[in-house]
Amino acid sequence: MSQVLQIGVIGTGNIGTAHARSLSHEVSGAEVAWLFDADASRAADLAAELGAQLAPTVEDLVVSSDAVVIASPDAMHAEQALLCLAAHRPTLCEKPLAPTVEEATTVVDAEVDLGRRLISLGFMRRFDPGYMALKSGIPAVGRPLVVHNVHRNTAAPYGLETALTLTNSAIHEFDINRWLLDDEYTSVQVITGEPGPRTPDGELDPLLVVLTTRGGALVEIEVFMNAWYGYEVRCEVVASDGTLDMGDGSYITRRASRQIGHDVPELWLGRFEDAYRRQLQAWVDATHLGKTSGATAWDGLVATISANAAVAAIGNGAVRIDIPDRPALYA
Ligand code: ISE
Repeated sequence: MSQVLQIGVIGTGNIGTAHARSLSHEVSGAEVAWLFDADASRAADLAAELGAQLAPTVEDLVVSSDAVVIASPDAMHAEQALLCLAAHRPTLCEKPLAPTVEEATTVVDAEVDLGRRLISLGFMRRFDPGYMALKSGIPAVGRPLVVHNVHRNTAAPYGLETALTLTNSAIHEFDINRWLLDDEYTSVQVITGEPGPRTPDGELDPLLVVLTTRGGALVEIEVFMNAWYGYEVRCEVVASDGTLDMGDGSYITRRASRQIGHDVPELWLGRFEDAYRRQLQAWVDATHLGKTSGATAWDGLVATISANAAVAAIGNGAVRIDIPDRPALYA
């Protein structure tokens, strides 16, 4: 492996472009060598900007690169992660590992067969200073009883499809709450209300998700994909001896012109910029040491199992979440 990792980035949409630019300008120990996108002219523009080369196919990109970032549409993640595993390439795969449990399972099975962890999952909130402070602060407030989460998008990034609200967006909460609590879910309910004014006919938005955990905590998530006023993510832990409130965690308050306030970002790239950069640096550093960083393929599978249980719970009361035994590779 080169001193400076030669990275291949699959997918040059919003997040792939952000990762490629961050790797080029903000992260040490790596450079973007190869790019691939189904839209070749979009990839060519970014390649010219960053001095990278265009790979003719995903397969070419994988074998030519020291390590790979998967930032393609969700439905392609599993197939491309399998290619990376077959070529033994360290990989940072954007969330979700896959939209379906079946596909996510094939990746975990392939990694277990390989006997070596190569996939890091892009649950970047684990690198967000706000969430990190919440996690490290929990012991001081006792046993967590309830976690309240708010996840609002200005407008649904994929139009609006209710299942994607859970498998693409709330998947962050399915991951971050089990990480915060160091616990596993046992059941999920999804409560629907009046659609918002910008909710397309036949879709459900906002949703309230309520999870129970093995340790007895309750996790509540409001997901509102067309909140319109801006992008906002909040989290509060209610514990036996106190509470911890991350608030939005990303702004300073401005007092001016007889007003107190702050700007609200339009997109998650604004809110989680720092987390994305820290995630990439941690992944590059770990790759140099032959390790993974942050969430694993196993964490990706558990989040996808939880999100799909939530999809099944819509209109059906509480649904059990059955997490299989964790393979020794992920101990
Ligand atoms: C997007 O992919 C993200 O990762 C954002 O954090 C989330 O808020 C958004 O809904 C997703 O589509």
